[in-house]
Amino acid sequence: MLRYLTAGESHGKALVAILEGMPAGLKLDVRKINYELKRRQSGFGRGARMQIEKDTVQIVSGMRKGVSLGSPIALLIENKDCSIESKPSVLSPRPGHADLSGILKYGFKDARDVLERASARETASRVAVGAVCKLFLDEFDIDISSKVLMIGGECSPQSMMKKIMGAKENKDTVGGIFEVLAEGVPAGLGSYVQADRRLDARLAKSIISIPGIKAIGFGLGFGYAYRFGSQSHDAIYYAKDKGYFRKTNNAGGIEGGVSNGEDIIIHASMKPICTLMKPLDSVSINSKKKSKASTERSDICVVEAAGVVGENACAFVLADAILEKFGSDNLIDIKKSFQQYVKRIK
Ligand code: EPS
Repeated sequence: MLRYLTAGESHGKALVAILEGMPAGLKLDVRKINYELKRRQSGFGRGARMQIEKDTVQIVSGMRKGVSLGSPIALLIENKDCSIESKPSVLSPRPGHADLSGILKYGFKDARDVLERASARETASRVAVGAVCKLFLDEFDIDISSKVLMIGGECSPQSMMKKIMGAKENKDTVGGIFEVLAEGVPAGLGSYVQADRRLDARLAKSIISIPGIKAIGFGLGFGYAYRFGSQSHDAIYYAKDKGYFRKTNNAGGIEGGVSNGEDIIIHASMKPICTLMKPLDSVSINSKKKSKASTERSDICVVEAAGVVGENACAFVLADAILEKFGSDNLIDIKKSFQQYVKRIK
């Protein structure tokens, strides 16, 4: 079983993650991990924090001479802005953020104590974990990418950018939809029933836990609800050179909780960032009187960055599913078992 845990506050010393269950023998290319971290920091509509940080990973355990040992891999990303002790209090919770729920849950007097951990800055550590998983998936020619499909109702690149610029001018923020695409995934990953075994359930859990994601769909997703069965399901064909295949992929590569050999296609809807420079109504934590929600430096739109996080969240689940099916200790053994299986199902 592959698992990970992250720790770190947005303006604390560092973000850390421990990834356990990666097999021995994987070349851990730090440049490729840093490339993923850089991609997460980019995208149109990001805020000033991204000018300050230059996220790079330190691999502090689980590796010798650039190759994984099979022991836990500890990853560390230092924060350049580590001003947590001097940051101002946040006394009027922001609607949409974890501020109020966190204050009530933990008995805090300052939403700063909530947002430092609730911040999407944590996704940098998740991307570092996912980037290691991507290195593993590379060994099996599985490739994961993402793209922005829609921003605030607009779908063309120009109109999406215009929407973000408009939001900025109006001191507002804007959400959207991104797609994650996984190519080269063999049929047979996952299982039919249990929530912790179905591949779609595991992917959904991994992606819905990215801050700001409010809905997720596979393939046609919500679109299935408008169709007849005859218009929905992907007819099955066979060719000697490529084995079973489909001419459509409405299922998004998963049928009955199991990958079917087609590309895995995931769509996720992200809400607009909750820190609004023209703030909504809120209540002062101290006086309980009406006030405007607190404001601080933030982003206008992070849908593109969330897509990168989504890719890496997907990479973790697919790496876990490969390890579960083909063995878990030694990369060469796992690859042999994988190749034998791919030959059998053709
Ligand atoms: C983020 C860092 C944060 C925010 C953003 C994501 O930096 P700061 O709060 O110092 O400006 O830009 O956090 C949020 C959107 C949030 O809701 O907390 C990052 O590294 O991605």
